[in-house]
Amino acid sequence: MNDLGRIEDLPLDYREQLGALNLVPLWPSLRGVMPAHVPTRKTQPTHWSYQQVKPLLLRAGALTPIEKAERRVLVLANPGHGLDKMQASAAIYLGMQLLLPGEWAPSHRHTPNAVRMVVEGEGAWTTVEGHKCPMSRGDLILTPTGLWHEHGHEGDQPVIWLDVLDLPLVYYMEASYHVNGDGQRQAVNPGQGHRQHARGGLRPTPVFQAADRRYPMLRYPWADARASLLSLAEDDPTLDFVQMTYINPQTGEDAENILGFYAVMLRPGQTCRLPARSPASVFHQVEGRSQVKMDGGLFTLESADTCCAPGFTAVELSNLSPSEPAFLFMADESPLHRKLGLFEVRR
Ligand code: GTQ
Repeated sequence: MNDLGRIEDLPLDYREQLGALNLVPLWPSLRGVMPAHVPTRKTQPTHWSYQQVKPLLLRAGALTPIEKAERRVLVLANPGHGLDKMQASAAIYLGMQLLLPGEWAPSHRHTPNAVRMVVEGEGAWTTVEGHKCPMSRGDLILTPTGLWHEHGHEGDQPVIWLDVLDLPLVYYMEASYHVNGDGQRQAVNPGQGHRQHARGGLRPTPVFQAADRRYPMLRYPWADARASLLSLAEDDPTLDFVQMTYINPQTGEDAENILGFYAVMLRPGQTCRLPARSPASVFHQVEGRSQVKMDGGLFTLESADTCCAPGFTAVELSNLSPSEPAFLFMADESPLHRKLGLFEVRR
């Protein structure tokens, strides 16, 4: 590969003339934006310990009333992007949100897609377009782009959940904005998507109703995800990676458009090597303890810990228990990469 000319090689008056006309010579910067073979990634392997986050989040509960915060969140920011950018990766935003008993985070909608992975506490709910979703540990609740959502809490202990949004991408596209509701609680409709789509291979078939809703399932109970993983692992003892994708049961596509969501089970004592793939990914420990190893990072995930891996990076996952399965929730940028034709696996 030949070296390209540097900016310093150009006479100052020429550079000034270009700048004054909003012109830039490509060749000094070409390798920067298109490096050889492997992209430059700002995303650094980063680990967030729940034991360290939780007391600071609870302190935010004492410092800032919900009315002054709207959403009381500590953002899990990747230092490689700069903390102020509030990014875990190029497309992924992560935040730990706290709701105290009796609090209410009023209805709004926004262009970024979000999901909530419930970490701790009982009695909270998210209402999405009139569908009230109870929140229990490990439940995944979708608040896709443009849908009205509010959070409330009728329990007696703090509730904490992990927010995963595609905010960095939507912001980069200059398409991120929100709309506040009318300050009233949403009217709640009957019916729950996870009951309508309760068994794999069968979907409801409306005849007299209008077209299906774009998002027929908004809550994915952890009990169902866990049972599916156990059933898959038991049915195929040779399967080397026990993973389920959260899908839209009406279409079979990923549950949301931009980020992908997965439940993973590591068998007792199991180590899995995931190949380097183009999207960045996030790992959140739901049950058990795991070790996550990659170039530039070696993390022990205790229960409710979260870490991220840049794209184009192989990741090794190990269950640290020799006797119990470990369960993880994963998020990645795969749907985005696939839609853009950028998805790659490096072997
Ligand atoms: O709960 O609606 O972490 O709008 C960031 C933006 C949570 C939410 C976040 C949001 C929300």
